[in-house]
Amino acid sequence: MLIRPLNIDPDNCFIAGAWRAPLSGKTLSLTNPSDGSTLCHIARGGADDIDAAVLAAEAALAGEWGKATAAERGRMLSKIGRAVLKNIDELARLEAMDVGKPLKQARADVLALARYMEFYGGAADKVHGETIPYLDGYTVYTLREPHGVTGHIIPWNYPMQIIGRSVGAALAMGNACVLKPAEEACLTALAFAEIARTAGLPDGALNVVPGLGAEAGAALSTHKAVHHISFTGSVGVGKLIQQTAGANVVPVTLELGGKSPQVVFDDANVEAALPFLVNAGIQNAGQTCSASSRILVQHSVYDQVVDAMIDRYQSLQTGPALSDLDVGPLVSHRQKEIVENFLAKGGDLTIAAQGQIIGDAPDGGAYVAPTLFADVSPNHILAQDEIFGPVQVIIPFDDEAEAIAIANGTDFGLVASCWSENGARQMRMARALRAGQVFINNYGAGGGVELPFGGTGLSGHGREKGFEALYGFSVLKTVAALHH
Ligand code: TXE
Repeated sequence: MLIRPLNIDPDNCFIAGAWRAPLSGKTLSLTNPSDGSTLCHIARGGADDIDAAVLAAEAALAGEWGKATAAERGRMLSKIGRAVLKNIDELARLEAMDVGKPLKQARADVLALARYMEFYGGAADKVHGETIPYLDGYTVYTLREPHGVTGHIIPWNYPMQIIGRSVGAALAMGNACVLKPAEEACLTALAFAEIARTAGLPDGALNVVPGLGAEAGAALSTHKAVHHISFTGSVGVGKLIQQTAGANVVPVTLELGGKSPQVVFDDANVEAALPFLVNAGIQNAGQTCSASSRILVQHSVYDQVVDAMIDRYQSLQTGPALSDLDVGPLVSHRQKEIVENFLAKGGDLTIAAQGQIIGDAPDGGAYVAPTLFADVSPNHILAQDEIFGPVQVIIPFDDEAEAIAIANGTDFGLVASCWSENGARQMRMARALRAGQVFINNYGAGGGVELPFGGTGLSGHGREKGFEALYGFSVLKTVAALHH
């Protein structure tokens, strides 16, 4: 079955530049989360298909792709970026249907993917080594070389953005990639591979094997010929991947989500903060690693912020992805169940406000109404665990010291923001907040591809995005030449 006009064969793997049925012949069905219907069948790739993909990647490294200069790789990525943009309507529609995200959010993801290709296309030939002054008679310099075959295991929440930041950077540095997209949403990964092939990416430089985590994912993360693993997903699987990759002494980049706070002080421009407070919690139905699920508010502006957030929540509309409302369905009924179980654990809390699921939302859709809790204790499970749904808690605080203690009081450390007009406080908070990214008087900085991104604590380690990612996707070699 071919999905037109993107020419993808979703029940196949994409290996060595061609569509290949999974060797087991097995498929999985892909569900449209907006109505529960079956979108199509996808390949249930297994260890044999991962082997074939790794061999194809090795062949690409030994061939045209491995021989390409940095400038040639960069030009290729830039060309792929332009091809992505030409397909923006089809890609956005596919992502919206597959993930359940409102169409305008899916469009933003396509733009981000194209921008990653543009950025890493431009950066590919700008990664330099250094010369190091050393003993008389020596010339010492460093080279940045590709790892070789890189494995990319990605989730379903932002397939295109995550492909852009990890596959884009890996290709820029001259690696060849094997991508295992999530079983819940993999169509744009396949479409991207086809777009890249059509743009001229040599066969084998990017291979895509859809399938289950325990099968294709595990086979990729334990493969002895894979030299770097980039994983975005749950903490549990991240820990497992760190262990299994560790057995092969393979470096991993882990991006595992968070419980990211926005801290609103009484000297903040509250009006400016308000749109960010809610949007950062409900974007992609809260299924965002950097979602802001905790809002910390100083007592003297507490009622003002809570009232304004309640107003916004009451106007939120949830419905099918293609209706393009504020919030779409969750990606699956499994994810809906996870979120509903958390909501049940909030039974002792008072719901401050809920958004609405529109009347004609199909019964089979995985809808959860956005839910806001106020006056939540920082240690409550809803203020500690990643929920990954459209749920936010508001926590009051007295002073800066308490705000820092609460903000840093989870096991995660991905993103934090500080809202304050006091410059000294901004600088203190930027230092004190335990997070890979701190935003002052904004949240997310528009998601710029230039900005290094990653976590600390249970949010993971390693950095993707920006120039920094290019270092992660390369190996530093020191050359010391003695020339008497
Ligand atoms: O994640 P998984 P799930 C969090 C979020 C969510 C929870 C569960 O809290 O509620 O995780 O989501 C592959 N070896 N995040 O179950 O299972 C899997 O096939 C190798 C946060 O979807 O971690 C998919 O491709 N790979 C997060 C990818 O891992 C395995 C985004 C992610 O799936 C594997 C997603 C295995 N044994 C969920 N098991 C974020 N950081 O944004 C699974 N996979």
